[in-house]
Amino acid sequence: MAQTKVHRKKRQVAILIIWMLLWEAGSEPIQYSVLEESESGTFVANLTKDLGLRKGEMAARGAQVVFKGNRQCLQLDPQTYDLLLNEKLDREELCGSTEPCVLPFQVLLENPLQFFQAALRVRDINDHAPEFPAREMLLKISEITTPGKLFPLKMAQDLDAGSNSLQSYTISSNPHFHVLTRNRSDGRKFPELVLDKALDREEQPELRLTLTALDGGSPPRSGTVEIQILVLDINDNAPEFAQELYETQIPENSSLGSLIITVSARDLDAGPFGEVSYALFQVDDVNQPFEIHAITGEIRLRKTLDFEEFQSYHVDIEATDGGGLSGKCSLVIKVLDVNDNTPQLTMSSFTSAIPENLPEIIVAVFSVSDADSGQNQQVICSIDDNLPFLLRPSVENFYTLVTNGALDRESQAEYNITITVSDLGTPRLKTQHNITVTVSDVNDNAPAFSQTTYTLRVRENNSPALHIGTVSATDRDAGANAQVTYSLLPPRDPHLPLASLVSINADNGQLFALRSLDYEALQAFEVRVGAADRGSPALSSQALVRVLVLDDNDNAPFVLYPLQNGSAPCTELVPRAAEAGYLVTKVVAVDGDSGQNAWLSFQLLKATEPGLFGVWAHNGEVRTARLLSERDAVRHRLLVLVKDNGEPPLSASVTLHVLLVDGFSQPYLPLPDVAAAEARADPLTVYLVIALASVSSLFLCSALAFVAVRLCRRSGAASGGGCAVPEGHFPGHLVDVSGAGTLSQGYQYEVCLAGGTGTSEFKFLKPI
Ligand SMILES: *[C@@H]1O[C@H](CO)[C@@H](O)[C@H](O)[C@H]1NC(C)=O
Ligand SMILES: *[C@@H]1O[C@H](CO)[C@@H](O)[C@H](O)[C@H]1NC(C)=O
Ligand SMILES: *[C@@H]1O[C@H](CO)[C@@H](O)[C@H](O)[C@H]1NC(C)=O
Ligand SMILES: *[C@@H]1O[C@H](CO)[C@@H](O)[C@H](O)[C@H]1NC(C)=O
Ligand SMILES: *[C@@H]1O[C@H](CO)[C@@H](O)[C@H](O)[C@H]1NC(C)=O
Ligand SMILES: CC(=O)N[C@H]1CO[C@H](CO)[C@@H](O)[C@@H]1O
Repeated sequence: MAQTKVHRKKRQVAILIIWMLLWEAGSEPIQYSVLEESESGTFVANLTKDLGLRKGEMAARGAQVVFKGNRQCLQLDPQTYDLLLNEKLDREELCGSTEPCVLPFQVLLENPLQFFQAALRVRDINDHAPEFPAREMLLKISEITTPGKLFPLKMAQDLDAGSNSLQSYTISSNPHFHVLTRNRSDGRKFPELVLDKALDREEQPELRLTLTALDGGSPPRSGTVEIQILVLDINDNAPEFAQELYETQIPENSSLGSLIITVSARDLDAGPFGEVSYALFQVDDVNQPFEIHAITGEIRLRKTLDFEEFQSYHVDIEATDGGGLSGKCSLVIKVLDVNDNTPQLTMSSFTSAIPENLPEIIVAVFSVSDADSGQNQQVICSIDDNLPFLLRPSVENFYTLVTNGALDRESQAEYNITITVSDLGTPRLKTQHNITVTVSDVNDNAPAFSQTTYTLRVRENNSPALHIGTVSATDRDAGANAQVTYSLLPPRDPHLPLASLVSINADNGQLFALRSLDYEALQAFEVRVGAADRGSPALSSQALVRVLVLDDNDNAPFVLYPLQNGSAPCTELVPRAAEAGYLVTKVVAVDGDSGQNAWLSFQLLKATEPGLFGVWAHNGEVRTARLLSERDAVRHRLLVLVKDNGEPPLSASVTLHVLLVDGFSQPYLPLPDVAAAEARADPLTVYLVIALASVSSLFLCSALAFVAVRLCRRSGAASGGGCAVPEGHFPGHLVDVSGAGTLSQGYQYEVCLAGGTGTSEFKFLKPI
């Protein structure tokens, strides 16, 4: 096109030279164009041809290219004088955003001086990409922003011009935004973000988008920027509890300050809008025992609980955020029963004194209760097993305490009963109620003597009214039922003169002997005593008192042989031929006493010729001590002492007359009198007679005694009574002389009391 223009102008050149000289640059400029960034030396135009000059004329006329200023963009080829680029041109540098970019210049010719106006248009190439001013953009958008709202963004810059300049913006795909490309008044394009869908900070607090700016080059160039969008919070969320209804259980004995439950509410908002504080909203009771921590939501116990008062609590809790929005929840607290109440026992009726010997009596009626519930409320009631009482459940928590059979006051008069009421809770609580039941007396026990038989011993010859012993009876009953009075009962033997023998003190059971007793007359007797209480009816019992009279040595020994009252004075005859140890005679004596008091011993007190005769101490035998001789006197007189063993001892003496004879052929000379014979120097014949009489009387005595013993045994066996013996009227008893007595076995006597009256009375005495 430039070429055709040049050719068209070439024809006019000659015509217009002078005109051109006159107006210098007034002619239409010739325009050339070149792409920017072309290499230096790039051919631009054939000026010779364009200006219509002859060949070589350019060189001849010293052609020059003149630019305004000192910048020399073009040069003339020294040989051909073609117009060449002097340097690489940057359109953006030369013209900026001005389009088209035209650089005017003149071509100067001399001889004649000639100016040609020309212009160089630097044409754009897409050598610049759009560029954003920063690498990143920050955008804060409140979440409350409604869709459709526009957000203008900083635009990108593309130094190129024309279609190579920035054409449009795009944004990375996202659900919330799209981008618009808008024209500015100066024609530049800027991006505008459009909100399509509302933002939610709680869902996505931040978005990152990539904005791309595209130019119109071919190929297009682009520039990107990161857009960070912060979603600004508004208090669009109320606190919300994790549960609408909390339920929990707490034992009633929980200590103050113990944690019951922790509630928590969530607020999705951020910052103060998301800060939740808790408070109790509404409670059933003003004095409700809970408190809540405003920040942590911990609900703690403020006052003690009592299941028996309230079993459950309903509490409303409010959570409020910094913006004033609130949410609520409910809390139901069930109070659990703890076994904290001991069972109670209420006594309805109680009889403290119950009579003995009665079957089943109601002692007490009582009721039990426990303030707890469930197992803690169930109670069991018990008393000690070993008591004669029973617990009977009655209607509805009532119990009766009854006696288990008849009671005996005498074995136990008082019962301490502990009624234990315990519940079935854990731990078990129990209460104890102590009652004392006394058993009242009934006269069911007779007085009892300490012994069934009392044996009292009284020494004979006692003073009258002597206390001889005491009987005692006790009564296990109480009071008047136990007061004992004593009495003498009529004796079994009607002949016993009891009233004159003993008396008894009715109050204390002391027995007294009324008169002096004689062992030899009455050795023992039995008395029945009675004891009666004052009950109604009275009960009584009896005991036997056996009184033994003890012997005193009040009887001296009595010599049976030889008789001493002189009616038949006897003289023993001893032959002169008798050997030593010849039995002359035997002194026989008895003692009315008994025992030691009747043990007799014999002793030769005095003899005419000492040493001729000896007396055996134990049996009273008188024997010769040596052979007799002619020189021995004919008559001898021996004095023998008989002594008992009593304390003090009593004694009797007996005189023996012994006549020594040469043989039994001498006539018997009866002695007129012992004293006379003694006085008369004892003639031999008298001794003989005495000896004969003595032997014959000894024989007679023996025979008599034998017959008497026989008779006595036979009649005793036949009648059971005593036997009559002509001799022995001493007040005596059976004389047992078998051991240390006075009679040898050859001369055993049994002397019985005349009359059988006392025999049966004294049978029991046999062992003594
Ligand atoms: C912006 O300018 C271009 C041409 O320069 C035109 O095609 C387009 O319609 C214009 N857009 C607006 C929104 O005015
Ligand atoms: C509450 O009672 C239970 C059962 O009686 C017992 O184990 C627990 O220690 C008690 N708690 C307190 C705090 O006293
Ligand atoms: C009953 O208790 C009382 C008072 O504690 C006591 O004096 C008495 O001895 C007790 N009786 C019995 C039978 O345990
Ligand atoms: C009841 O008696 C028992 C023993 O008998 C005793 O341990 C307890 O303390 C008494 N209780 C009362 C309340 O007196
Ligand atoms: C001698 O005593 C006996 C027995 O005591 C008696 O029987 C007798 O009569 C008495 N004789 C004289 C003379 O006293
Ligand atoms: C280099 C070049 O082509 N030069 C030409 C310029 O125009 C004149 C006349 O039209 C020609 O003679 C040259 O050859």
